[in-house]
Amino acid sequence: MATERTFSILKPDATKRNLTGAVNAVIEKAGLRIVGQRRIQMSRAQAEKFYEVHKERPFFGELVEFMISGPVVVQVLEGENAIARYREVMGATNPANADEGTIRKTFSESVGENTVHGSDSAENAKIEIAQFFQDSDIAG
Ligand code: YYY
Ligand code: MG
Repeated sequence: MATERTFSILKPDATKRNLTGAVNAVIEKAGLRIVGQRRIQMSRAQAEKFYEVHKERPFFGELVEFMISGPVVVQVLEGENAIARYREVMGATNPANADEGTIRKTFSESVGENTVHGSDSAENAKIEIAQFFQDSDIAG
């Protein structure tokens, strides 16, 4: 097992409902450390770039609108196998399919507004962290 870093976003449905602390409690209870964190309003260009991989999908337009509909909290999480571990803690993309105790099962109301993002690979974690953080804004 290796200590890894992953990139997380607490999405606008989390900030709107004042749930950022509750979600962070689940993250920390799972043994992941929040080693970088910033609350921002994403620009349309940032959201489009971030989700570029999905640009041909039918939900892309709605996804971008949602991601810029309010503030988000961008985070760097650190821990043993942090990338896969955070995906487990998040739960399935569609909260209806998410396991009990996961963030999405507990907090999310729909697949479109599913509360959290987490990187899906080591390569993407590195790219996504670099999109939102400078090294000097991360302290492990
Ligand atoms: O990585 P994850 O967030 O679990 O799912 P992705 O397949 O990467 O999709 C990104 C994002 O797009 C998802 O969190 C919600 C949205 N989305 C959607 O609105 N409808 C779908 N059928 C699939 C994904
Ligand atoms: Mg994804």
